[in-house]
Amino acid sequence: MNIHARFEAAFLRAADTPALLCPGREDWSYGRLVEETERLARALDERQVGAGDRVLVQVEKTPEAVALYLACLKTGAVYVPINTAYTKPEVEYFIDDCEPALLVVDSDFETHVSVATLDGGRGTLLASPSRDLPAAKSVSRADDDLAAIIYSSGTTGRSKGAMLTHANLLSNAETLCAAWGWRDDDVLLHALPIFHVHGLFVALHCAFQNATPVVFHAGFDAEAIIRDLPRSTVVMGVPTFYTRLVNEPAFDAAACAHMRLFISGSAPLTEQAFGAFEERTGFRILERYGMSETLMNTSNPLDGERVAGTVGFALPGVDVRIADEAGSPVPTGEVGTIEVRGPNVFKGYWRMPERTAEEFRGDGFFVTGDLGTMDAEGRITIVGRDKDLVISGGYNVYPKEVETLIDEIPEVVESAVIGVPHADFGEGVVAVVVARGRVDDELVSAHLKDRLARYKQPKRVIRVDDLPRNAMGKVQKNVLRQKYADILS
Ligand code: MCA
Repeated sequence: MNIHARFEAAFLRAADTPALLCPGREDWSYGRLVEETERLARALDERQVGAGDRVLVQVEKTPEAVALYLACLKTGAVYVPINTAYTKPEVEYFIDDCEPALLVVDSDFETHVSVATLDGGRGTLLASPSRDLPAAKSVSRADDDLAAIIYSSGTTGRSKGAMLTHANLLSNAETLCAAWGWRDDDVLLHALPIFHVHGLFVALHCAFQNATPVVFHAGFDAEAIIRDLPRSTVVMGVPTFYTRLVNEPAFDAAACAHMRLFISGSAPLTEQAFGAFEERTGFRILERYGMSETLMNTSNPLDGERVAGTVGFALPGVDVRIADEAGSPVPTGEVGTIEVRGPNVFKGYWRMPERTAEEFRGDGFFVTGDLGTMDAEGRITIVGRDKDLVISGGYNVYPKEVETLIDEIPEVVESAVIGVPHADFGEGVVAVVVARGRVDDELVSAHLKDRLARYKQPKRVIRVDDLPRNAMGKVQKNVLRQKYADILS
């Protein structure tokens, strides 16, 4: 069982159907996507990259990048995509951790592992073999063989690689297509990055299962979205997409006349944003809930009441319970930790068996760390994420990673990084710093520039004499969050 074989069968039946419609570039049909995937699969073979080998990928969003993902699946290699915003030291961490057989990047990168690019120039993967050999079969894979590793940052500041299997990806793709009523005439408008679960697995797999067209935008641009709505039926996005669209005067019910569904995830969609969107367009956004470790867990219904501020019901085949600290279900309506079990749940953290063991119960439930409630009907509401976590524009930022780097600045005595409300990103990162000399936004920004992805960097640095602490000496971040709640608005 290789999920690629499933996709490829659908692609070959729809060889003339548009696959990736790219504004400003040549469109690719599904037939073309199969050919380019084949070409890249051969290039991987030539470099002796095969089943189980990791391919670490940091490239811009292009059709070629999609073909590379498919080629990795096809050859049984493990696809490890990372954010294009990561700096060199961040990428080096991933190289050391996953020990890739190949690193694919957009420009030169000095390192001890093999490096290739995708741009079609000399020595690149795309400059590789000719196209007229007979196509190879997808390498056969067992259900629990790895298809991908998706890194997510952690409380300790060290990223953990979530190991996702072919069976995880396939089961979630099938479940989502059914839950969202994917149709043969659906056209997905895709503006998410493709290095995360949302843009790569949730969005693309719904289209790939059915070989339906994807309008493929390199990034989010509200005007470009509005231009392409008349040829699309489904948008998947983070809440920032929807608040930005509502800010556009040209975005209204008429602009959405051809649309069927707007889906939101990766960050909480506020009731206010849900309401503003409905008022403007008549559409009730369908909010769903997932994580890198579990793919999608719950969804508001396609038919039936979509309730603002809730993430809907457990998806078919997925068990969700709200549990106390011992893993026992709490009474209906009470707050507890959301725990998940099902074919969507990952195999564990890459090379972190102890960490993996800590986060699973004996009966196979994964402890998400998110707090929620479930009502009598089974509808789930998230009432609190991991205390420390900042979710900015759909990206997770763990303060510890940012604090550790800020604390390296000689003048800094200590720092506390928090998330505060941000009109565009939902939350924005702010650093509160105790220093013995001059420390300001410029100094912090200069220190972090080449060390930390831009979206993780503080939007503001606040200098204080002391950090508030409780009787145990722990920094009271809630006090800081309250005090600086308006600083980014
Ligand atoms: C860009 N910037 C950000 C962010 N994005 N800062 C904080 N948070 C962000 N998310 C910075 C830029 O570096 C730039 O900095 C400044 O903000 C303005 O950039 P702008 O051009 O306006 O931003 P953009 O390119 O339009 O990007 C915003 C975005 C993007 C479209 C919301 O962040 C995005 O695509 N987010 C989606 C993330 C996502 O896919 N998450 C899914 C993972 P300066 O000007 O200072 O240089 S979670 C997931 O997969 C789970 C499983 C799930 O359930 O879905």
